[in-house]
Amino acid sequence: MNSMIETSTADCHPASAPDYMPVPELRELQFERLRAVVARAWREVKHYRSRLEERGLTPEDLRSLDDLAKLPFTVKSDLRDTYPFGLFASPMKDVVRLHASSGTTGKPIVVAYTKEDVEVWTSVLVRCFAGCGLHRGDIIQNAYGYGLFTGGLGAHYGAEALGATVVPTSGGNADRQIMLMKDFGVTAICCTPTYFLHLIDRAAELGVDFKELPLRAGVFGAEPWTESMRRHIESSSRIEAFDIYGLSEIIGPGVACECRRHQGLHIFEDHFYPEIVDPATGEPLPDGSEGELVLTTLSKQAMPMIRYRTRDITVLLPGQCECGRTIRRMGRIGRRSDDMLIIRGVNVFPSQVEAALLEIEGTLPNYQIILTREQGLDQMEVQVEVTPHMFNDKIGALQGLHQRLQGALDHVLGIRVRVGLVEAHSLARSEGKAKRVIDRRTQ
Ligand code: DLL
Repeated sequence: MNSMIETSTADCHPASAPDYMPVPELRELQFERLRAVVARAWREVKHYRSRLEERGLTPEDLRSLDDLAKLPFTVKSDLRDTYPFGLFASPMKDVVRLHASSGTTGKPIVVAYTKEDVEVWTSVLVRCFAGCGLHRGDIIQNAYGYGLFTGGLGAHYGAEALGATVVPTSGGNADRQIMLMKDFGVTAICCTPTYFLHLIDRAAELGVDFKELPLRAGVFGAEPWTESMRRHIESSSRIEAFDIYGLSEIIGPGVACECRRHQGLHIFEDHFYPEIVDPATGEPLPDGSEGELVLTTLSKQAMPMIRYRTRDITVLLPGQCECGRTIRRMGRIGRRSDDMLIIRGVNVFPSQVEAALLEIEGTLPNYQIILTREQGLDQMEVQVEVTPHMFNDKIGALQGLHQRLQGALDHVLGIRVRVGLVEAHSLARSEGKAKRVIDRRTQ
């Protein structure tokens, strides 16, 4: 780690005040906000109202934070079933921004923000960056993708509000990223951890030594990564690497972030109320038990989420952090309880691949998804079996099929994948459930 990092008051920022709120006061605030958000959801969103009514509940039944466990869960398919705007609690004239993320089939899930929601989002990102020891005067290169993905714009507004200088490079073009990092004297970078690994490799090829640059921090998230990746990143670039977590359904990046103690990610629980449940039964589990993270937004206007099942497996860490923050921490997300894959930071479901193949082929062919990592970058190949007569057929037919599959997959997934046509019966059959995904990425 860079010895130049200030360790004293560097992470104090006025926006961080709620991080240090006395716990009883925090619980009171959470309860007050919970009642308001549930009342809003009940009033404005048919879906929530009928879910509560089915259980004979009204917002008045919430008499303490523990009563939250009585409320029904919200799941990703609720967003799909109400696509595109069915869960909005604000009229469109109050919605200032839409983002989208992969759904389980062809359609994305859509999320909405009012002006106030964007302000909350910005404030939690300021708290993230401040906790990472960043401040005014830092030059932050933001290599999260700008666009429908929440990473780019979310981090952008937070970094600007912090008072830092933002270099909005968005993703891609490693050589240019490295050049700008060097020429602009960038002090911090935001991107997926695997993209930073790719930048490390590419910089070495270009003869650029990250250890000699002013770069001193990286704020990495949007996909799972490990302590060994952190060690590798820190030793090969001499930066301090921070884990940032979030998901579109809740707000985007900025639900939780590490502080400089690196003892778990602080959840900004004055806005996002965390629970851990048993992924199989949905029963709430006590702090310290591993299970699925369930989040309730406490202040979202445009699209409140009540007990959203994130499918991310983690633990709420007992005890307080040495940094003095009173807000709870969660462990790293190591895995998910569903089959979602994250490829170069983009969420991909095997069911999306199936939807694309079905669209082109009419029936679902035997297929396999193969994931590899080349020069630090995730690659996804979809191997599809074709009928024997196609292989004997004119080459043109195969080329046409290849093109159509490529087009459909690119369209549905939103990322470039490789398509491989293979002979019928050449893919390994498994005895039980078909093994559709072979993940050869090393962690
Ligand atoms: O990935 C938001 C984000 C952008 C987070 C930039 C951090 C930085 P989605 O595209 O909706 O949103 O994907 C959310 O990504 O449910 C996790 O499975 C995974 N994920 C996000 N951050 C982490 C992390 C953004 N730090 C899904 N560690 C989540 C592990 C993460 N997994």
